[in-house]
Amino acid sequence: MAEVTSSLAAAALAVLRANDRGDRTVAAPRLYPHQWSWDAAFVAIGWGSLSVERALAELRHLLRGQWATGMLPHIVYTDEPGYFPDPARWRTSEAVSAPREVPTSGICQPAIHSLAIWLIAAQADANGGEDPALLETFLHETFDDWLRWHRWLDEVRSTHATGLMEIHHPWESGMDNSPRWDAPSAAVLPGEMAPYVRADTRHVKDTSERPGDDDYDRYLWLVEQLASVGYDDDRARATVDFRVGDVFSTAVHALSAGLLAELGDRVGRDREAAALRAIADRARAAVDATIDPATGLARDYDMRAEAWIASETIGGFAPLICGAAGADYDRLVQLLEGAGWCGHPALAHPLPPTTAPDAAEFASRTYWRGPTWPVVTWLISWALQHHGALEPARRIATAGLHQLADGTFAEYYDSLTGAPLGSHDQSWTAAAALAWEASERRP
Ligand code: 9WN
Repeated sequence: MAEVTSSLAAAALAVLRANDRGDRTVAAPRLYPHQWSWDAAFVAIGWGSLSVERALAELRHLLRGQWATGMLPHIVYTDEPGYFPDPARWRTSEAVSAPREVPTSGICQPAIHSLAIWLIAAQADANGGEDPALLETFLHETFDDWLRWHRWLDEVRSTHATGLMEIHHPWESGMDNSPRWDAPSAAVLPGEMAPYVRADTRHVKDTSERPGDDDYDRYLWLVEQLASVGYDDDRARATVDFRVGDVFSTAVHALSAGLLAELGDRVGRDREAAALRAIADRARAAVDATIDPATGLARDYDMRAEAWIASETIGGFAPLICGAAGADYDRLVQLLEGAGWCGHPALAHPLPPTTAPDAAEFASRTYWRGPTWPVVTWLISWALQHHGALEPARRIATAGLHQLADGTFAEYYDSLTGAPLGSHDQSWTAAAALAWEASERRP
């Protein structure tokens, strides 16, 4: 274990330890008592700053849920109660591609995992000792699994003419009730389905912080539609009411596929590394092509309506994640730091909220419709730094750490008042704090 130097890092580590179940970390103690896919990647980054071995265990556990298709499911269930929908509602045990040894959901989440491995590799190299060998073993044992994941995203989920990665459920974006999905969600018309009781509103008392009941009806209806075709992607495309090209997930896939190629170089997988670079290039080009010349923001695409989705949300900054041509990148950085976003005078902290404060849909307390999500802030600050925008990256990281100083490690924060919202002691928020603290320690 590396040494923990600040009180914030010590508090963040205490959150991860409390949520640790040995080989996996629950996303949050009460609200999310299972392992979520993109949470696990961020959590692995957090663990990585302390223990490379523990970080790799997190990712290995997630791989236990991988489907025969290559898909990494968005939830690998534990036997802890208290979350809905449960595996029975997903009916994934009936799906031919689902794993038999562990219950999972039937949809995916953004492919952030190879970024996690890449960062853990850098940490292993910096640590020396046994860590580089642990990392090499991990890569030899699991490289093909991560490759299959990106190949599935490329070959099965990126078949539309836009080249964008297609999602069949707002939960696949990880930004569940973002205004990005308002227009395509209006075409989701729930039919007959078994009754259900939400579990989330038992844990979060102020329901205005969560998606609405009408959102949940649509979420459950989409599960019903996907389950009815056994989560078969060809049949899902013909059946499901929600088919959207998700620009942010495409950018994450592009970034991660490129970083996995670098890891492939490291273990002599040259041919696969070249294939991953081609995947990353295709996804990055698809992201670039969504940029609205009028606003400079990237856009999602409604594949059922065959229409661009205009929204002023964090999704518009997708090219900052995967990189973009210099002029587009610079324009986006300026937008991000400008008065419409981080520089907006009403914000509690100069951090990007999930929806632009002046947008009609902005709601400062409501989940993905306006609050600040520290884990997304961390990803943006890391990507800015990675792509050379060092000063903006530093400013956002500093403000991001400042926001977390209240020690609640909330799931998200009211962007106007700074109040912590949703679940407290959220694992990926603690991981973001640890990742920022670790980068501050580096020379
Ligand atoms: C549905 C676990 C997950 C995150 C998502 C976030 C939220 C779940 C929910 O929690 O989604 O997947 O029940 O609301 O939107 O990004 O991975 O933290």
